[in-house]
Amino acid sequence: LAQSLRLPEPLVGKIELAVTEAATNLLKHAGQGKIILRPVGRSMLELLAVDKGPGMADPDKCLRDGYSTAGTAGTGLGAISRLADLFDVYSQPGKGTVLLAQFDVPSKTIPSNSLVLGAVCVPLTEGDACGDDWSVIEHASRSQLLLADGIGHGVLAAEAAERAVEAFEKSPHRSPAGCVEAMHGPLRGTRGASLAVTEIDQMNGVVRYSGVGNIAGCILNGQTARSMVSHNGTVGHQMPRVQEFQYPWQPGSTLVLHSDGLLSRWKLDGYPGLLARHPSIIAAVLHRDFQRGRDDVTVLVGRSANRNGGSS
Ligand SMILES: [Mn+2]
Repeated sequence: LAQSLRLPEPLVGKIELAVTEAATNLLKHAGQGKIILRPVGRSMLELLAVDKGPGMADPDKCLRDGYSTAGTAGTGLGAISRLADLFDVYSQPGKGTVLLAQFDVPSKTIPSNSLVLGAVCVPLTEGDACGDDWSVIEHASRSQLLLADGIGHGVLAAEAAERAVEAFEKSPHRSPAGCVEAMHGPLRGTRGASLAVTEIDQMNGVVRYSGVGNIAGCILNGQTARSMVSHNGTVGHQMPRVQEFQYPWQPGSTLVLHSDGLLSRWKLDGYPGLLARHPSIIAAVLHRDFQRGRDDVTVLVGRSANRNGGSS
């Protein structure tokens, strides 16, 4: 994946080392787990290592070289954190560990008003086409996010979701409702999709949301969670009246969007401190603990850049 992104050779080497360390850690400490890799833009690669193993009581202690519970050299976590440009870890005894490492081509600057996004988008069966897809378009002070879930799963679902992403990326200046309306035509002749377009307008402190079908969205503010409203229907087939709703957005708000491969009744109550971690860690924990296990799953988590959790 790193090579296909044409990342420079030294960075590919770092990624190789980090993935090997992360996989070794999974086997050694948890016995099993998942490595999830994705490109972030064109110059960054993200590594998530997710397990349901014994977890760590004190991740900071495990980060210091020389500390290890498995009687090994104990360089794993410390080495990964030094190789990575951004590193974060969330661990709970008895529940498991999620480790995040991002590898970035130097000199890439991130606009200060942009959104920090976490994403897990994986097919039901590893190696199959994923019937979910998503995309983000950054405007000056607004970020627009599409999440599309092609009906069913497999290749035909993936085709519908891909078509939605194409249409979305061709109409970047529309409102969320305008985007959803514009996708109905292109999706005719496919299986159709559930989809939602979310616009985070950080300058005006609002989120605009328009959804059709089973995409769930909510905005978390500390202890409160506000669900966003989607209408029933299938874009490309049965299109209801498309509506757009507005919700307040604060600098510390967190957006969570997911396809119906994730149970709708998740809660972060049992995860102290998780909301302050990097959005990718939150997405990975939700995916690990609340996936239904019978559909493709996408979880997107967004937060304003100036409130980015985790250390780099
Ligand atoms: Mn689905």
